[in-house]
Amino acid sequence: MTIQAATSVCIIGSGPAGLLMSQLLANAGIENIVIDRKGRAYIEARVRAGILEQGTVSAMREAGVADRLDVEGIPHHGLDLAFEGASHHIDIVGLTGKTVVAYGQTEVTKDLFVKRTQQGGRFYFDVENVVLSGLKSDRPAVNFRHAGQDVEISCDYIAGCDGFHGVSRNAIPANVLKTYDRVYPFGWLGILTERPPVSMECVYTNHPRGFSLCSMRSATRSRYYIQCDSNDDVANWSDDRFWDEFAARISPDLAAKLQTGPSFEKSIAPLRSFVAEPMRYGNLFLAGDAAHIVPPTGAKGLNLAVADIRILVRGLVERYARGNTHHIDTYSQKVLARVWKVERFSWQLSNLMHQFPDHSPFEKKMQRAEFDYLMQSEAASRTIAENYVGLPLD
Ligand code: RFL
Ligand code: PHB
Repeated sequence: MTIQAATSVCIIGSGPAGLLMSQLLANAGIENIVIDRKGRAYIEARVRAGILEQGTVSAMREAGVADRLDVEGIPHHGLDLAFEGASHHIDIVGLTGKTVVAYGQTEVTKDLFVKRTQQGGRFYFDVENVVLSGLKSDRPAVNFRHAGQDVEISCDYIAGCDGFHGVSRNAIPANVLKTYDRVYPFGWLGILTERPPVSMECVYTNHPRGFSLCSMRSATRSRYYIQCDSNDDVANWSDDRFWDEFAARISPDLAAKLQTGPSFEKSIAPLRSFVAEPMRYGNLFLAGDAAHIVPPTGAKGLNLAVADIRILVRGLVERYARGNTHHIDTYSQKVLARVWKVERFSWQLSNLMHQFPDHSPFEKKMQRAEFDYLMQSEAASRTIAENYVGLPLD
């Protein structure tokens, strides 16, 4: 027997994109159900992003989940880019009048889960065999296995917020879906440690031994990354090896301040740029990592997912409140125009800040010339600052 459920919007994936969408829709009185192939504890513990644009902070406020973020989030007024001994400060407030806020994705997810569950949000966790059907019909459906039973949710719209490895994107026929991909020849090895950060703002370094990033989660918790081989295994990286390598890739000033300690999270993330077009097929909408991936240089992934959701929810609210489908009809086109600009920024900053094993001597010189130009040109710094704080939605 198949258990039948019905709703207005079925959201696949309860990462930040799916959860935020669920909350914003609920605030507008639009019924929704969220399903995820993992459980809440697993999702809350997934350590990823750390830097929120103002637009993301505004979306959290609009959703009514920013009380803790407003107290615990740490505003960053600038960032540093360093290149083989030279260092350049980008004053993002001075150049744009805006800040970004350090607040972990784990905390964003927790805050959203708390609010959704307090309000009786409908969730199915640990689902299996998710299948989407009837995407071109008025009443598409999502079928899956949950707690030993078959479940079918029929709905008006499906939101594919199931990340890069989800099933939604592949529900779009292959002759319609076009994908664009670039895989970088390295990954990031990241750790979290309960030690004060060497800098209260992000420091991105292109060192001859490879990229490093100093970031943080609080005044007592640091998040550090180093470029590593994409096929490397965390098991090869003891804490001691990590600290030796990290200290070698930051400036002597920062290395003198470095407080090392045991790591309580350590993982390797591959670097990839990826875009799928279109982001709508029939009554399926893709949002967040399900449709696009950026390399983490520049901290755009979560922010891009949130921007998609803001645009999609506005469109759905228009549709439900006034019967106007213009905004959902133009969703894919509008969002993709923004996505490509953010892809460009993340790609450019990744190209500038990493050691590429296949670079020719000419390409190495070009990279250095780009950094030297940046140090001398306020216009170039402003370009980075304007992208770092987030491009406008419209
Ligand atoms: P998520 O977070 O991957 O969530 C997708 C959810 O869908 C579920 N799922 C399914 N559910 C049902 N059925 C299926 N078949 C399913 N398949 C998957 C998954 O279990 C999951 O719960 O996607 P979403 O919501 O689009 O959010 C995207 C962000 O998580 C991602 O872009 C960022 O983490 C990227 N990112 C950063 N973004 C920033 O804005 N600022 C940063 O500072 C930043 N740093 C980072 C990052 C990503 C990193 N890694 C690990 C890739 C640093 C790192 C190291
Ligand atoms: C992080 O704190 O995890 C972080 C910060 C900046 C980035 C990427 C990740 O560009």
